[in-house]
Amino acid sequence: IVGGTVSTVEAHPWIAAVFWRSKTKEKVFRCGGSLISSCWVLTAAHCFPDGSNTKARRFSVFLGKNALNESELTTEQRFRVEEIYIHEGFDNSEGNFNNDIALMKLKARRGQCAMESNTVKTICLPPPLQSLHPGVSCEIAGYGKEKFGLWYNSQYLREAQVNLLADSVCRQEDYYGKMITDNMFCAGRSDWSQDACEGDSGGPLVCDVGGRFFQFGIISWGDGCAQEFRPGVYTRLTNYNRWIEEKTGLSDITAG
Ligand code: 4AZ
Repeated sequence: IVGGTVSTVEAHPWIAAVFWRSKTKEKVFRCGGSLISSCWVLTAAHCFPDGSNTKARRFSVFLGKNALNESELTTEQRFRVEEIYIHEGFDNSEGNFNNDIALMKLKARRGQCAMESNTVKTICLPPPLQSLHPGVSCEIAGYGKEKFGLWYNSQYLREAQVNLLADSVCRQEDYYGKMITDNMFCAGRSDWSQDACEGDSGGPLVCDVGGRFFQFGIISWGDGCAQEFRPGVYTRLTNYNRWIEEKTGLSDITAG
């Protein structure tokens, strides 16, 4: 997150931190994610660059985490991953991460995955036809870089506020032109001061609709971070209700 502020996991209790175990057994932070039900974490497809070769056993997911490199025994919950589902239509041949969405199924222990607490809660998904107007302010959160090109991630969870951009604006030639498909939307600040950055991808963009929080986007890509005319690009979650229901077997993901 560039230009945001340090936050707490209590303010974003659905945030997930996805780690990958390297050949040398080192735990490497890979991506953000969001908890959509007790055993399911939503993230970005591009977090798994080797696609279907991805070995679920190499990944672990932390919930309730404030600090990336500290273990917080009282607030965090750690899970192994049972399976990873990458969207069949995920395509980066045009360099724009089309259908950048994936699901991770957490491994239950004694029949239980995530346990609700002050630091761990699920986020609601919006109904398929729920659309938001350009200009609406939404929040993003993550453990990603505070500046593009840094070699280290943020030590603590950070948050920022960004405004939704009209598709017609983001598709202008001085923005991203034809890179933006119907499966994406853009969000940024009029002064370009706050944005998602490397390491934040997979994490949620959450908007307040009538006093309740809904996840509308997955942090996906951008040309650099907090650059003029280069807003953050997000996976348009309302296009994927059916896909999520199909993979998770959850019947009405937008209820509750
Ligand atoms: C990334 O590399 C990334 N400024 C994520 C978001 C943005 C740029 C890069 C948006 O994960």
